[in-house]
Amino acid sequence: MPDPRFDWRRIAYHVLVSRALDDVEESTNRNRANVPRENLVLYQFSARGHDVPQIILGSLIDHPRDAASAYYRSRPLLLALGLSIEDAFASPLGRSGGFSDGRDIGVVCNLPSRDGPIVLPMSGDVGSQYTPCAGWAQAIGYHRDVLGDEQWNGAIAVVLGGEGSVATNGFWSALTMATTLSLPMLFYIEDNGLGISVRGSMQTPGGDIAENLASFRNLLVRDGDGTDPGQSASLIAECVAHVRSGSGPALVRLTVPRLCSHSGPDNQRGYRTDDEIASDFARDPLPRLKSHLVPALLSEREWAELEADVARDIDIALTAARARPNPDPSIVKRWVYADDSPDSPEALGGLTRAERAALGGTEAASNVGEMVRFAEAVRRTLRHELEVNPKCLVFGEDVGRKGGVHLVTEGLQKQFGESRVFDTSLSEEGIIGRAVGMAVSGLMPVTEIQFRKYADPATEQLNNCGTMRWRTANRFAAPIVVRMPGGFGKDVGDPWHSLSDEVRFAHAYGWQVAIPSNAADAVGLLRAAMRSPNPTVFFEHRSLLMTSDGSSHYPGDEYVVPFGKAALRREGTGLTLVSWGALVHRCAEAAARFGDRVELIDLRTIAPWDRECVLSSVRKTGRCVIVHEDNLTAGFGAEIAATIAQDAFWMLDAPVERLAVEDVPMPYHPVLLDAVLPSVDRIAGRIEALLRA
Ligand SMILES: Cc1ncc(C[n+]2csc(CCOP(=O)(O)OP(=O)(O)O)c2C)c(N)n1
Repeated sequence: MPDPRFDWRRIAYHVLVSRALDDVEESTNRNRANVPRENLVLYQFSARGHDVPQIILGSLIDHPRDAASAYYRSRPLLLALGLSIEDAFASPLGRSGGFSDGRDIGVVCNLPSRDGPIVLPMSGDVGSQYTPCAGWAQAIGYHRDVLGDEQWNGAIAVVLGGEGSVATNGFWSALTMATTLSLPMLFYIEDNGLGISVRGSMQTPGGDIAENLASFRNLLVRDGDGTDPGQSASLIAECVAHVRSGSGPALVRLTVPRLCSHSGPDNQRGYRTDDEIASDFARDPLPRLKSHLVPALLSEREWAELEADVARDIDIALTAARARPNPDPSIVKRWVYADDSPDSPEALGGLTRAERAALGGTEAASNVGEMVRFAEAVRRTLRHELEVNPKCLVFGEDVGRKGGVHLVTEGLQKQFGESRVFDTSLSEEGIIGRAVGMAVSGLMPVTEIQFRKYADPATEQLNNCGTMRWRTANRFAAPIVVRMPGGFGKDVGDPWHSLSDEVRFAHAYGWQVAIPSNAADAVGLLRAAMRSPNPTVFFEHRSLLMTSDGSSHYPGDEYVVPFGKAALRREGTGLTLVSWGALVHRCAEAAARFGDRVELIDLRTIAPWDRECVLSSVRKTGRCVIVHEDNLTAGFGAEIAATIAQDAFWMLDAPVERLAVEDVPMPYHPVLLDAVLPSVDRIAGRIEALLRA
């Protein structure tokens, strides 16, 4: 007898819907001939064979604060969670509306909700779904225990992945988080034995991740046949109950057949024989579902009625989806960044507009504050924001007990406790992915990456964080702050701790990039970042953290510096010097040698950057030198020079010049370091030559 805890009729309905969608899409994908262009599915993926156990799982994700994190073969789960058939079909067609408004592949979905379970925005990168899910799982405890919000009691986070994904960094990073922190997280592994064409035994020895994880501490592991509805239901229910009860994470692996090619363009040639395909079709879970339910629960006639219902609903939805207009090209640039105007819709994620407004802030600095070092300024800002904003958390490697390797977070854990200021496992992908999941849940995570170079393992999560708002047409956003020390140190450099390639982040979509040159700007920009609807990379230059160069008057606990507003450090008439970060100080020293002839602009942020300030200065002086620490080739100076060439060309009296590190990694010995870094003398020499030109 089918397990009475499940609504089997509803499960069967969604399985039939999922199958019907796969059927229609397979016959209308661009690899098929004779399909009218307006009916084309441009990039098609089926879930046939994965559908039955996924929908069983979906029926148990029913707590209003549950979240699932999934991948391109997870649409059946979304149907179970409330995705409309019309949206499900309109999105592969690329039609307007739906979960991405034509911006993303149709099965790379998401499902927002303010009062029901959600599906976090999927990404195309296999394995990237894991760490944001762990972030949501950790956020459940934060909302419940720190913020005292009982609505989060009993919520869980569920991540879906194929057996190929168990070889990824994201899987292991999330598994470490879930098991060390005992998070309410379920790993649901659907093992179809193929990662496109690669066998499961290449992803984990022997091809069975459940067997290999059997002795993993603090993890309930279950393994079963995903084509058997009864067994699937009982294993999934056991795991969900375990996680929901607060007993820690669980992993369930279910074997399923992939009853389709990997995706539309794949013809399976070379890696799957006809016999293998036939034997997989013999394991189709749909007929097994039917015989599980008919006649035990439904009669043949009722099953036929169900099929008729599905056929009717599909017909109505497909007609409506096809009738939707194509997406509007005039809005394709919308939603890279937030539109913060009061009547613009708010995405799910980060503080609400009202919460941010309530925090306030002022652009007026209090100039009577005592002198503080850069590191102290950042610490005070974090401390104040932790005090006034209970949704703010600070974490990263060593930031808790030790107070960070740069001691910027010293004392914060003692003051605010381990839930709000904490050490993480050594996984930058884990730090950023976790922050993303937390942000989507409504928190304001401030992460520390120990040195810029060590953000490399988090590249995928950083990029996906930056594009989230755009990809989901403003349904979701993950405004997080990533503090990142880097740049040359005092008399020392090296390729690992001294990287200053900020242009990478200016080039990444959706990110704000701040590079303050002094303590007061650090306070203002960090606070602005922590009250912003956009994610921010916040560079802390190593040579400024504890030096007089980086020190300034403390500008007050409310001080905010808006992004995209440069500071005029020195006025002059004959040449504009543009810089940011630590080199601003070398530029200031060089400029001082020329009296009132040199104007010095400290950009403070490079995404966005203050074009107007630079252009109006250059229109006045007719000459410009840009000085930065990043590589000369394709450094941010190239962007500024191109802008000046385009918008102020006729006002120039000399070519725009750039002085930067000439395309070598930062060296270790001070003699080598001096040889590559723009020095005061070299900057002055360039100014002098240009003034003579
Ligand atoms: C990081 C990354 N590398 C490679 C790919 C290309 N790719 C797409 S699907 C896939 C196989 C995934 O297999 P599995 O996780 O088992 O899922 P399945 O497709 O079998 O459901 C690969 C290699 C990708 N999308 N992302």
